[in-house]
Amino acid sequence: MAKRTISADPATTKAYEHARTQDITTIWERHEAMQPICAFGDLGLCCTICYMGPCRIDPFSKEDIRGACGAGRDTISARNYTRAVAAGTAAHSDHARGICHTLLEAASGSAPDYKVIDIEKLKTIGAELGLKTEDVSYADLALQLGKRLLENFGKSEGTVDFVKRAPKGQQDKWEAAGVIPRAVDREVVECMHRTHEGVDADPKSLILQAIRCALADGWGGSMMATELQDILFGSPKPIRSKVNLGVLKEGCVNVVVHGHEPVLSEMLAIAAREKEIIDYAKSKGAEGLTLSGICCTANEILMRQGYPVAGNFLQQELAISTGAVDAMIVDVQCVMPGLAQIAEHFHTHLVTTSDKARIPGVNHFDFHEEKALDCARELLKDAADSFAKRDKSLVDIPQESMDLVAGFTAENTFHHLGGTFRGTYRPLNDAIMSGRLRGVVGVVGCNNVKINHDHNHKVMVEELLKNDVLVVQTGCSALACAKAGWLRPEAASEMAGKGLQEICEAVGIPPVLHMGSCVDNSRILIACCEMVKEGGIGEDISQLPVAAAAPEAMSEKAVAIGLYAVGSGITTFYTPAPRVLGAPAVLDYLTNSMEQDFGAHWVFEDNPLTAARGIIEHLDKKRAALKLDPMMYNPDVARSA
Ligand code: MSK
Repeated sequence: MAKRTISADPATTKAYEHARTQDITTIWERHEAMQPICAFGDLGLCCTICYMGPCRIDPFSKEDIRGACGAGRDTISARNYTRAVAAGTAAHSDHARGICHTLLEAASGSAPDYKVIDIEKLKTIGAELGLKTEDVSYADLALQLGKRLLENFGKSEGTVDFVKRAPKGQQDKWEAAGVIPRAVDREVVECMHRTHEGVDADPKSLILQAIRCALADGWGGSMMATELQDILFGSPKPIRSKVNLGVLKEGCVNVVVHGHEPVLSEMLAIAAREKEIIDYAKSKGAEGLTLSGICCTANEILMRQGYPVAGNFLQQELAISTGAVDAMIVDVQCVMPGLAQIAEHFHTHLVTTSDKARIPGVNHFDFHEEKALDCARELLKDAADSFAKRDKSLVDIPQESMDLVAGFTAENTFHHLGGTFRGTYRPLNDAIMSGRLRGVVGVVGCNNVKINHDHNHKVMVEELLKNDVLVVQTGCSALACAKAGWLRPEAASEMAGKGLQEICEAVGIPPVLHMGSCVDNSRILIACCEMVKEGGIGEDISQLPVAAAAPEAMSEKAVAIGLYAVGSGITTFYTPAPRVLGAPAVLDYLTNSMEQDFGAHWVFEDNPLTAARGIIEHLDKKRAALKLDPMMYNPDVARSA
């Protein structure tokens, strides 16, 4: 049988082939068994909202076909899209709510293992929100802040606090369109209400509510999660580490964390360095204990603690199929239920830890924040016990691992560009104005089984780097480029255009800056605000030579992120398109007319090279509008993926 091309990453290909030789079924086989996928659903034309249907609209029909209630294709698609945005917003925001509670517990002393680490950030945000910062203890200030931010979920008056961080031009556009988010939960609830049978049938009105909800994610839930995690666990600083399946060690107890929330994983990160735990692992015959991660829980402990990353979304099952994972400890989001079937082939102790996310047949661990470190120690000891049951004949770890530097934030990244003593975005703006940098692009998001794993991320980012575009990344996209070696400072001289190379070499940074997990896309919004504030390259975000891309998007969270990026004035290149292709009016608004209201639009382009060239063209148009010098296009790109 011909071998399948499933990944642009050699380690993933090897691990997949090893899984197949053991007759292990993974996401690729399950996805194939689903073919042909339902075209009505894929185009957004299947309505399951009431119980008279499901109704579906023939996309090829010239007639104005309606569902039983009279909803047409645009109404059905806009409702489905709005619900996807609500779900994505809910996921990020519920994460933020959890961190608010952890901060309150830490401040009140009921969760003594958590401390306020970044006191400066606590004070800065306290002052920004008008809290009492003088003559109060840090604990009191943290209590005030936790309570204030919790109000952002359900307050009945006012707006989400952090929307005031946006440049005035952006806020004016939101005001004119009537989309300033009021409270996070309110926007999610209103999306669900409006999309209920017999409520809002106007596609534009639905999409505007989806935008208001997405802005509540980007400038609300996600931004709160990032800020509070920095306060509780420390703001990241540039840090070296490694990535890919080769970080698993044959002789060690291998513990892999997976999901999104750092509340437990930060404790695992502390416990994994304790002598008691290492000695316990050794008492079971191991050389030591290795903690690594998958997806964004991995990104969290990478950014702050420098722990290695085993892989991104499509590598989660393959990590277990190496036979060397003794425990996989999962929390919320992006955790495939299929892990349970893979773990059955091995000794791997798969364990769920969030009350919100259980998997049938999988052990659930009751994690309590009041005794968080003890919980972490217990989980690591369980993993060491599991190591003793490992079948060594089943172990096959791909040897590939790559060095990386992560830990960039909106605050520290451009301090680097300004030198040690100048915390300013001036050098970045100057570099753009002088033409050493063409612009800045956030390439973020998931893997998707419909797309050759990591391929689109690599093709797109390589083209951008060659053309003097500084790339900032989060999520699984950052991990794709990390595996390719582009998060090493040396990558600048190996592949970046001359201007970008000079800048990176002068300050010793990689040409691709890893800014964290999915909620940390809010760091990119803040960086854009700082660029506007610094002056010279636009009065609001929509005038900056910036863009965003999610070239292998998968989750509803990605749909929400894409929409808050566009709603915030950042034109976004997104693949595969969300389920709006069967709805001409919705598609036209998102990819065209949205520009008039928000200064940005979506681009749905499946070919990553074409998309990258579209991004470059977009940056060049923004530069021309700012009367900046045109830059040469460098088509001489050696394909690596
Ligand atoms: S983990 S949401 S697959 S980026 Fe944040 Fe990766 Fe997408 Fe999950």
